Amino acid sequence: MNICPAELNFASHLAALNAPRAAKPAYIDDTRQLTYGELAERVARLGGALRNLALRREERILLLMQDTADWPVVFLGALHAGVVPVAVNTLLTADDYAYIIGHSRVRAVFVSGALLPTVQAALKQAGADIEHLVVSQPDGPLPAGAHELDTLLASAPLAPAVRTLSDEIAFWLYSSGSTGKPKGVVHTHGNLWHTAELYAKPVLGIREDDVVFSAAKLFFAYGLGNGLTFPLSVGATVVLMSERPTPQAVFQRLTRHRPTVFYGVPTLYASMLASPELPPRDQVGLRVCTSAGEALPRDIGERFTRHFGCDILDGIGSTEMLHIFISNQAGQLRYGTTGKPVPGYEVQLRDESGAPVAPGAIGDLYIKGPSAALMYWNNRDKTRQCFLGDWLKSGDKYTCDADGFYTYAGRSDDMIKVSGQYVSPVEVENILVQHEAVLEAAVIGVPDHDGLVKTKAYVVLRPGFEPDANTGAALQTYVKQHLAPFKYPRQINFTDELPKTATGKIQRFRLRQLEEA
Ligand code: 3SK
Repeated sequence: MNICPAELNFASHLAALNAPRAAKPAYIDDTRQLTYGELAERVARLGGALRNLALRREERILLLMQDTADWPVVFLGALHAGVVPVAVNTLLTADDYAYIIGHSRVRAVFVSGALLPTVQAALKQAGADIEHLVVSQPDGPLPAGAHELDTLLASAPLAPAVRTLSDEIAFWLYSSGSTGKPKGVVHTHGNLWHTAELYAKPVLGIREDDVVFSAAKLFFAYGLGNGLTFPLSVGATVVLMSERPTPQAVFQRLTRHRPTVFYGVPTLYASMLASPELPPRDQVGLRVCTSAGEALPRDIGERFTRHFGCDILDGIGSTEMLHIFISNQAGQLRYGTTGKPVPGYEVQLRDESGAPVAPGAIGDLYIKGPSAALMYWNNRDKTRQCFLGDWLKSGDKYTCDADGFYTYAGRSDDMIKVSGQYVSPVEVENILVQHEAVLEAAVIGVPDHDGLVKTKAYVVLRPGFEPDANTGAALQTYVKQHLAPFKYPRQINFTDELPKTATGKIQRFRLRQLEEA
């Protein structure tokens, strides 16, 4: 096995690796192509631009951009310069960004034109001392003092890469928890390298002649590996799409660019299979697909393979571990399970006292591996609860069968994963109870007809409000107005009371039991 070099700048590592294929397309987005040579040049110019803006090594920039070829330029350009990109979800609210900007103390913001109004609202709210606003593909006039990314790059010198250690902080992602604010997950240059060496090359078998397409966006840990770390580690070509990954949008890319590797999430696979526009097998060029974010129901995997003649390798990863650490593999795939530990990672199932569970029993999932994040930034308590020496507690419950296959058995906390994104029930409940009609609310995840989890709110109304479809729709709209829209409850159930402990704490598990009955 390769050993991670002690001195590693992941951006220069990729540039050196891909220098021999300068004319080959690295990225194909909705409007442009970028060859490996052009990518290397823009990355070095971004480094020069950061210097011109007086951004120094280890300082942070916010990367709030849609999936275009500008995204890898900014991410890798920052790494090249030793500046730390804080890559964030493009689907959040101005409130969320105001918190993240304050918490991460970024000195500059790189934003897509389409997201500029939300970022401006966030900056106003945060009252943050942001020195530079850089806009990728603006769709109108720029605010005073802002720079356009292309213009900035055109006038920037080619900067030499900064020499960094593999253990040095490279970038952050944000991850949400059941309570409290999102946590800044701090990753190193070496962590990127490890995910490519341990998962992408041996499990996915990714290679130079692959064309890859990820429905999961680059700001997710899953998408970052899929659409940047892995393909660029072997000189493959990446198709990027900025729009929402609807089945139609995905089919267009699958048939136009004929990617050989496709990375999706279970809800998307289910809606692709249900779509009347599902292309026939001979119109796509798939070699292998992956799924993560939530457990892939067996039936969906089997139907997909029957239709396309291509396996979906279901796996589980985490933002904290950066990518997938348990996965199905070609030749030993068992749909309905998450597969086996990826070689290089160790996995344990423990009971509440920390002892290993009996064979076949449900236990809390712990992982040990070289791509673990360093910490949650400025959050000692949450860091201590998750990062336990060499081991990391994932927050998921699993069983392991006699053949060593792991099967998902739910979350250890009340977090709900919808289409691969965490939703905190507490956060949604806190918004619902601010509505004039709501006395109390509890939110849980319930499986739909495909076995995929959707959010459901149990609501106790105040006197004078009708438990009908209009009130339900008004509550859904209210949540969408106050939180990232993907967090709204897909179903509302009106009830007279909620199950509670003697001390008045809502018992969400009793509502889940009710749903299962
Ligand atoms: O959700 C997952 O399973 C996942 C996979 C890869 C990277 C990150 C995550 C959260």
